[in-house]
Amino acid sequence: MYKLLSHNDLDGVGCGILAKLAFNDKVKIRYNSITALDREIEFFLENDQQKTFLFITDLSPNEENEKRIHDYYQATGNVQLLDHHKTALHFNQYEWGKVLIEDEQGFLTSATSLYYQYLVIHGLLEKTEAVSEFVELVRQYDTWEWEKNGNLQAQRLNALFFLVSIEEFEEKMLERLKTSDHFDFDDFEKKILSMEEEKTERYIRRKKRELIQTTLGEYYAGVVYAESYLSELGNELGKENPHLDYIAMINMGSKKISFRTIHDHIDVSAIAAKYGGGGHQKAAGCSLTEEAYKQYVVATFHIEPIPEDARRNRYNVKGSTFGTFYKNQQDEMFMLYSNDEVDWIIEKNNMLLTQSFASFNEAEWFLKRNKQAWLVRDDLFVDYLMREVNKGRHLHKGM
Ligand SMILES: [Mn+2]
Repeated sequence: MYKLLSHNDLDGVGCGILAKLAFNDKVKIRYNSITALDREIEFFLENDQQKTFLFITDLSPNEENEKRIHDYYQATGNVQLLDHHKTALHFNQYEWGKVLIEDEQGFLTSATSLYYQYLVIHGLLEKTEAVSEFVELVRQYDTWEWEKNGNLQAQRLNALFFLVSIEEFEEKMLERLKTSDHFDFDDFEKKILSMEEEKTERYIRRKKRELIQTTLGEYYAGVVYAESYLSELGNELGKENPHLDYIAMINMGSKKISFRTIHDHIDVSAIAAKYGGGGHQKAAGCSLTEEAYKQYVVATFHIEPIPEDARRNRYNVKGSTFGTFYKNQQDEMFMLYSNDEVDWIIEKNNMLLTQSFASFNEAEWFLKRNKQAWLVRDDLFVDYLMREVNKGRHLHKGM
């Protein structure tokens, strides 16, 4: 017999689907949240027979269970842990642990891709086109490579995963992988997936208006309350607000925080680890501990959301050397411009700030971090210019 303890996301369930393909009814599977894994391990070690081979995928046990599993391995040899999370790298010290973030060709791995490789190498599963395609979609989604590649199939697979129950998803995928030459969605799925895409877009648009900005330690963070479409939402908010180091998405119901960053120099797994969580450099999570609650909820509760930059401007547009006009909640006005396209400067209420910047983006980054200003609509921009022109006239009259 086999037992698989895996994560309850697409990548974790991808492992379960491979296990069912390989072992049919000879495998018992439990999908867990990050925090529920340790209970399951304890239950397994207390109740299962020593003949059962234990797989743990996409998740890692705590220190106590790490020792217990090692004892179980020494007694039976029946354990394999496969993971691709940075916070699990120390499991590589065990014969039963394999944690790999990037493969030999430089591709980011996922638990499903590692498990597929394991099963095929050990002669437990036969490689087919359809299964390889499925595994690749899961990998691209989990590593977010799909976005770079414009691989919408991968995103759709994850959307479908959230539209149906885990059991139904497993059943549908197993059927398809056993009978089809290639992996694809059926017509009904395509229809509901396109409806789901519209719904996701609306949700993200709403959440953009609820994002607040705060500083926590050395970082500028965006904080939002959300419980759905977290990967897409975190990515959108990050791209829209490149001046923020990372985005924290708080789910009050499940008492969890998800962290995302679009930046290479920020490691959100280290931020999550401060609160006992973990994950990847660009995507991580933790429980909403008392400490995290104080910092992310209590300390930010009074802060107003960041107003969004005006979107449909024709005149007040970013990067214009003539000038781009910003405003903040304290009604301070900022004009960002460049005389020579080399040095970018900022006027605050018509007074030049001492800093100068090497590019428009740097200047805007400064403005958004330190002054929390947003791009104003064309009509305000035109009003402002008119006032400036009138001031000029008055000046001439006085002379
Ligand atoms: Mn994963």
